[in-house]
Amino acid sequence: MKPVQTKNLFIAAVLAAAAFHAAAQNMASMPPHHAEHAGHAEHADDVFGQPGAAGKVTRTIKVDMRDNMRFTPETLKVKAGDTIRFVVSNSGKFRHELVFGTETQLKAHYAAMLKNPEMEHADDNQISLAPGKSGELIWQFTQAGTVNFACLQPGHYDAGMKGSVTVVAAEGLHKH
Ligand SMILES: [Cu+2]
Repeated sequence: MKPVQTKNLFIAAVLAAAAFHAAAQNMASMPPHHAEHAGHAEHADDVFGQPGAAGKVTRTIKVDMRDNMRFTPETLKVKAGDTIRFVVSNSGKFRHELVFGTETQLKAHYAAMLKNPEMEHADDNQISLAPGKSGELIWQFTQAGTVNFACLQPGHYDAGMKGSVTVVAAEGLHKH
């Protein structure tokens, strides 16, 4: 019996070593994996706001998009909590769009669109307009900070078709 027991112990030791090795490899691969997910778009939705309700609109802002790859205006200022009705027009001869997001999200989205220009992407945080068209996008800014917007049509973002909204803290609203 003794040789068998020794062999079993040896196998057990090999299995334990293999399990430890596998666990160590998993641990080693975890930090970068987690870091990648922490910055992923899905977890940052509330940073740049949320779709607004038509009944809660506090201001209307007109934004024009042109083939010079610029938004007019390209810098905006709102208060945290504001629900803005954006009346967006495309005065150019190309399709343009206005997409809200963090800079990280916009860059990732733009890279995805470059790889697949026909990609359908109709979301609440954007409006895409054919030449000569206009439309509305109601958006609520929930947190103080900077919210970015951009046109993600291929080439447009690179050409500088981007802008930003400075969202100031709403504290001033409570002082009368
Ligand atoms: Cu554009």
